[in-house]
Amino acid sequence: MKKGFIFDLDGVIVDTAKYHYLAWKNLANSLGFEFTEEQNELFKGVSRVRSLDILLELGNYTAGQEQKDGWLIQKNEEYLTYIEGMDASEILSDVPRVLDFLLEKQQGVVLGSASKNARPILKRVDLFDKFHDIVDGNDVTAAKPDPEVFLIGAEKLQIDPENCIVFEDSIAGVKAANAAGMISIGIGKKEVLHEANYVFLDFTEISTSFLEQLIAGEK
Ligand code: B16
Ligand code: MG
Repeated sequence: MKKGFIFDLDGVIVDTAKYHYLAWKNLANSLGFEFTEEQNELFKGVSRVRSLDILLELGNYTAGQEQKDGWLIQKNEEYLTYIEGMDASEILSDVPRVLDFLLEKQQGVVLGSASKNARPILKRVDLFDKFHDIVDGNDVTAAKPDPEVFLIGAEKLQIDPENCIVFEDSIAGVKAANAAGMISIGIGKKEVLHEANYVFLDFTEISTSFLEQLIAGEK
């Protein structure tokens, strides 16, 4: 039996949220307001453009499009300097074990991320070749919670959405997976990701037998 396994990137494969946070915080500080780690939770799974709008709302700051475009470039350039320092040690626990198991079982494996930097990040941590295909922020017109990113992933694998399983750390991403008619697996806290079909703190909690049951359609 062949299933499609769709992995989100930030917060599922690597913890890049801390780098997004630093870059947004520095921008907020340069505009004269604070940006906390708690507020950063609102940014998970959200596109870069929408994130800037939320940041400016939080700081009660209004700006024109030209100014915003400049800040988007500035934020991303800073974020990319953090990414350049990444290596395989930043892959979250047991992600390679799960990827290797699924590939060994000849399952479909794709990335479904809102990030436009997904490809360079996967290359930096040496996981690029583990994916049959990549769907990222460059390929979609509608952001999560819209299911587009995951539906394109299913299409690339030529597997029906109901036979796809999504690993997600964000509320918007879990909603997107559910809207796509896929099985949603939340990676993080149950209180936050309660809309997911299953929730695990991280991949160390995901057993081989659970993966086998997913593949067999028993879950
Ligand atoms: P970029 P994911 C998302 O990635 C992040 O969670 C979110 O915080 C970020 O704003 C978004 O990517 C866009 O990222 O600025 O690199 O295009 O979790 O969907 O993999
Ligand atoms: Mg994420």
